[in-house]
Amino acid sequence: MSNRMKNILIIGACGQIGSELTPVLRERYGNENVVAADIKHPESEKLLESGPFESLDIMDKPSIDKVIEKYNIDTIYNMAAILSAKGEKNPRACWDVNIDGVLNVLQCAIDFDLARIIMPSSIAVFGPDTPRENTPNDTILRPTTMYGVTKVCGERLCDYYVRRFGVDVRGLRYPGIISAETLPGGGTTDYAVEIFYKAVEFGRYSCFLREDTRLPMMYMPDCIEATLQLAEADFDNLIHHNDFNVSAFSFTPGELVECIKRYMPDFECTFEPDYRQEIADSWPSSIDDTPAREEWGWKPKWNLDSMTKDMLEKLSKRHKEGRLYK
Ligand code: NAD
Ligand code: AKB
Repeated sequence: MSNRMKNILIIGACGQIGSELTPVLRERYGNENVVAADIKHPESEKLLESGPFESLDIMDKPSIDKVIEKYNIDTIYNMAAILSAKGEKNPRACWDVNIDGVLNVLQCAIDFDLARIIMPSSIAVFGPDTPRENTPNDTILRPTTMYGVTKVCGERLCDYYVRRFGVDVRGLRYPGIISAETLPGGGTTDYAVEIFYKAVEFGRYSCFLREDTRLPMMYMPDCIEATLQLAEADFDNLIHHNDFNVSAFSFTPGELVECIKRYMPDFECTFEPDYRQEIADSWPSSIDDTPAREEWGWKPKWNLDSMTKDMLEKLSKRHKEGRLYK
């Protein structure tokens, strides 16, 4: 990594990914050099106590400018977004945060000559016209959700800033992320996290997707690893910039239930699909991530079984201690 990359701002630091990325970046680059920011107040004291926190609305560019100046920021990880399910409930807010917010960050890169921006995308860029299995990196992008529309626009905007202004901005298309620290923020893949909390708490779960809905997923440690690996990759080796497919494993709710039952034989699950089924049906079932593997050496470590075992161990421990939801 370049020596300039010392002060980091994470916008959306209180979210599912930001809340786990922040401590890892603080560990790596020093607590005082990593500023967490979000429109909402952190639920975790750890985030507040371990380093600087700023209240920030990504749509308010002057307040981003102030934070950049105050902390001498030269790298931004933009984790602020409205995800797919929330986005269908409020498409305008989804557009505003995911597009105006992205544009503000890109403009900051120019105004402050920032060293690097990390801008996540999603498998939501794909739509029903895209090949569903082993979806290639470079393929048809015709999403049918507002979230997907904003993610395609975001990728194109970021690539435009690379080519037109020489901004170093990179991003990967995360699949559904599974984690035990912070609950997901309103997506279609959220069931794959909720199911573990309900399994541990009640021994049963009602899933909002059909039993046979296969989607690409990834465990949080791999998500953080992929993010850091791309962030630290040599820019000259990148052919793609803001649209890297990254894959770990795929499963259906039915297969996840079977896997949980290996560790909790009495676990029960029912299936009551809601409006999120249509979103899931428009997404790939598995992902080909050859460019990520070739351009920056991506390789996942976790699979369905190791992830399930780890999630159940972590959440069962917290449940026993009376702090499942902390
Ligand atoms: P999340 O919903 O858990 O967190 C988003 C955070 O952004 C929240 O803390 C929220 O308060 C904050 N935020 C919302 N509006 C804001 C605003 N106006 N100003 C400042 N902060 C604001 O999301 P996440 O799951 O952590 O996702 C992070 C990134 O990864 C997003 O770009 C998302 O699209 C992408 N992604 C996530 C997943 C996943 O499964 N978690 C999958 C694919 C892509
Ligand atoms: C969602 O379900 O909206 C996210 C995503 C795959 O982008 N988890």
